[in-house]
Amino acid sequence: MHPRTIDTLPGVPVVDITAVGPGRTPIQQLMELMREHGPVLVRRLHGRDALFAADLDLVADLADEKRFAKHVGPALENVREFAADGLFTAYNDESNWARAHDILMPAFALGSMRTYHPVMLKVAQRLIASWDRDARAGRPVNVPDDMTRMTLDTIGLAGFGYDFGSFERAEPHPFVESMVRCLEWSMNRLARVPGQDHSAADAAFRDDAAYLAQVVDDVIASRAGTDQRDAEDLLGLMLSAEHPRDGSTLDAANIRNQVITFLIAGHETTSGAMSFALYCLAKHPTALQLVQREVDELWGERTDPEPTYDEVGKLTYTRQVLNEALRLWPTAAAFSRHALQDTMLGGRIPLRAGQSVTVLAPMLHRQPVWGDNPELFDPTRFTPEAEAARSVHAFKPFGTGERACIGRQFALHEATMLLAMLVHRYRLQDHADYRLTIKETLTLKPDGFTLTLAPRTPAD
Ligand code: MNH
Repeated sequence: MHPRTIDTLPGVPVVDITAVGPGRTPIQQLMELMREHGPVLVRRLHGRDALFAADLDLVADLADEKRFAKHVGPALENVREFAADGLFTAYNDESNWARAHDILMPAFALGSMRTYHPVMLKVAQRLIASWDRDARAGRPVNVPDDMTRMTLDTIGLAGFGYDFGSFERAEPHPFVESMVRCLEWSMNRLARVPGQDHSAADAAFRDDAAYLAQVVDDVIASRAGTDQRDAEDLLGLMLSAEHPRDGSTLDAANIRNQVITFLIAGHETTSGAMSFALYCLAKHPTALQLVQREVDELWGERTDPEPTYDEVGKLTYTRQVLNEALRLWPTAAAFSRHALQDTMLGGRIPLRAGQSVTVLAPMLHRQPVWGDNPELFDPTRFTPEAEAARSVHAFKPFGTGERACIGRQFALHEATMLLAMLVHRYRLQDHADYRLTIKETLTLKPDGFTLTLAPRTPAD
């Protein structure tokens, strides 16, 4: 792509970061830039400009589907190198987007969560068995690593009937390691200095992408030819469902891209969200007590409660905790929109047709609409009354419009149930007095966050 600068925009500062580059934490750097220069700015890197926004009125305007649509920006262009026209990285006008969206939607309707519930519970119990062993041995648990084990096994089993068996491995499944390197490659490629040689990194990336494709072929092959072809999970729909209106089906290349997309999108962000929620609870004993009170009302002193689908719906405070963690640390921190026509963004910033704007969710989630102390973790921000009193556009951890997250209910059901089971069972001990450092691999995770666990006793 040719170096491209944006015309000067009224009231929008231009911040040139070429001298330092975006480094390994571009989201956190953008947060700093916005703290210094305000919630709308142009970031310039090697003569390439990108417009970022976090102002509530601008984000509300960008949600107008008549004037704006999802933009596949440079980061997602890189992800397209291994996810191609899968749902997440497809262009709006690529016919496979609408086809796959319409075919797969039924798998994400609220009712479908009832179907996934038993699998989610089974994997939650795997995590608990593993944490029980760690607790008995007095061994700290690596929270993000174990949350990744849990969410990968869940999407594998619930979506594809495929068992990654992550808790039987001392190291992360190689799928996760390759995926993380592919995501890192996608992110670091954005920071490249023009003219340098990156052939070694690119070759390593191609190996990792080939390995992901191989795992996907294995996932598909272990289903093909069985009587499970027509199962109503994601893979069953992909392999056999016809489009509700035109009867078309997904072709083999697109199915591969969808499987890769769902294996990644279906676990990486949920894992980070769970990790941040546990971090927030470990640091906020009052909130922790309130979640514990909620789960104790349901399960009392039962030692191995098996939450029912309906019980998960009753965990309203637990759900508020997750939302509040996603407010402070939305694990998919940015999404982009482009103008469908020449327009005035928020009535004050002229945009040409095609011009893009990236929403920085962590800063949107710290705007004045959140009150005077937006850094404070406070789950009461998500009571029904508080939500009703606030613009729906103030909180966007799942993106916006028809390209918003398809897996939101899936993630929230899975995470709410697990969080409730964990706080019911364990005392979370912040043994290392953990200081938050956030690792970025396009998504956010608390790096090296460990806890030690003790069984809760009736007095706790
Ligand atoms: Mn999810 C799109 C965040 C869990 C599958 N997801 C998005 C977008 C955000 C997002 C933001 C929009 C990106 C954009 O506009 O460019 N997703 C999350 C978060 C969680 C999450 C924060 C967990 C917490 N996502 C999940 C799960 C699945 C999933 C679980 C699958 C089971 N997400 C997707 C897919 C898309 C998406 C697929 C693309 C949808 C589309 O464009 O049609």
